[in-house]
Amino acid sequence: MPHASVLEAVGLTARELQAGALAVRSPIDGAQVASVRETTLAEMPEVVAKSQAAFRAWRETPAPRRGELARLLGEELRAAKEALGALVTLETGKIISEGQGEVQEMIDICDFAAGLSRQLYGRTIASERPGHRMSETWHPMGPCGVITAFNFPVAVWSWNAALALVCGDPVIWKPSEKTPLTAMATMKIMERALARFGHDAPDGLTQLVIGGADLGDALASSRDVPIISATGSTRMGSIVGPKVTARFGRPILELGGNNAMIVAPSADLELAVRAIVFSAVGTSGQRCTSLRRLIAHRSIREELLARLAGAYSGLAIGDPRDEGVLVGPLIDQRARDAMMQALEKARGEGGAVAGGEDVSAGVPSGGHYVRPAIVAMPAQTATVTVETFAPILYVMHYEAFEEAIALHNNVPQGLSSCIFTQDIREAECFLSAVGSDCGIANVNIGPSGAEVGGAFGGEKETGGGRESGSDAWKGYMRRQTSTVNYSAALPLAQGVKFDL
Ligand code: UN1
Repeated sequence: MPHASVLEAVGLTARELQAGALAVRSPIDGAQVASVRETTLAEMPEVVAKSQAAFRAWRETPAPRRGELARLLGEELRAAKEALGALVTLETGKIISEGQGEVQEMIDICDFAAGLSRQLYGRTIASERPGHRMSETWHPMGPCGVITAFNFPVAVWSWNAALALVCGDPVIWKPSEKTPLTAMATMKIMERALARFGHDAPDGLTQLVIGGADLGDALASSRDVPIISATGSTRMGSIVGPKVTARFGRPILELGGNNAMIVAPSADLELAVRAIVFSAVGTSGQRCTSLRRLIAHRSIREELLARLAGAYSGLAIGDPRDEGVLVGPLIDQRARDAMMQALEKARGEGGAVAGGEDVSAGVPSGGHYVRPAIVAMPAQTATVTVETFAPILYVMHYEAFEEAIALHNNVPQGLSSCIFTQDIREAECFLSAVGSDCGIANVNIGPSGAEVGGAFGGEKETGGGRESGSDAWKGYMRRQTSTVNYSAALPLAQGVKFDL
């Protein structure tokens, strides 16, 4: 579909597409498809005030009623799945199926949040004092700033927004400057859900601000935005996180990953190869969960490398809108240059690089298409410990299992991880306290493509935040511990005597 038809299908008007100075290009062919208006810093106080006003009303709306909004958003997303998915492809360059999958992920979290709205459970706690009752209640917290990256331009917003809204928190969204159009289209879908929801949805419940780091900074610094959920590079998180904590706000950080797979001697290599290819070259290596390090047992390393070479040689690289294509373009020239620099450094550290060239034949001109690279490394060198957002797979080897775990954990990041093995001891050890140190650890599944039901996020430089499923919702609420005395006496805890 031509770009203009994709933009039309999501209802973006010519006026909206030409309202300002922020140029939006499609990585597919480098074509400028819009020039949108940026939010100014001067407008930010009003945005935040509006969000605060919305909070005062929304926190009083019963949670199951708030859940109805998540349900309606899910319905509107179902109707818009194809159109929004196509726009994700246009704006990020991911293949059609992955663009559609991203919207499905939004639908899934809406379903999850709708159910959650009746399950914001607190506990009752046994009091040590007679005639006393203790309990815990979860209350809405306040506006939630959501800063998202280009690579999952809409799903990550939805993980945060669906939960925040159900938890009683308005949302202010700052998407990547590279992907404002998918955000604008998502807001239109949200507006349709809000229109169906009715009048108890306050104005300013979900807002969008478009622009650069200065807007993110304004959100991070504002005491009136208690929660900041930021997804992106570790560098970004190291700036945003301290700003939020300095004012005692709550950061939810989902930053860089350097995800690995251990392939043990007993592994089903056929399965492993499929998992490796999807997670290392899918989304052109631009997921925070992408596979970047392969730690293969010495006994199967050569065979695995041979099989991978075969799989990589058949990869269809090209226009992500074309059927059969698995590898689309990188997001921009900078991403392409960063990949080439990383490969150069890896060569300098003794790496043997296969692939990694620019691709110009059979691809649209104007985009940055590359052949995914496999780099056999003599060791886990400095370059391997850095997350390069590109399809580079570094391969290391090990002899003893403990060595594999040590290598695995010896990077600054801690997002996702996996092992391919049929040995239950290895599998369980990998998932144990002395195994993977990541937020996500899988067995016989690659590190990417998580479902929404689990908490998503990771440790160390990944930032420690959790979004999406499980009890990640607690990050969007404040906990209140209450003790009620229904006796006629006033006993003190810990047996303290304080008689007047
Ligand atoms: C991201 O790259 O920021 O687990 C999110 C996955 C996807 C989400 C990735 N569900 O790969």
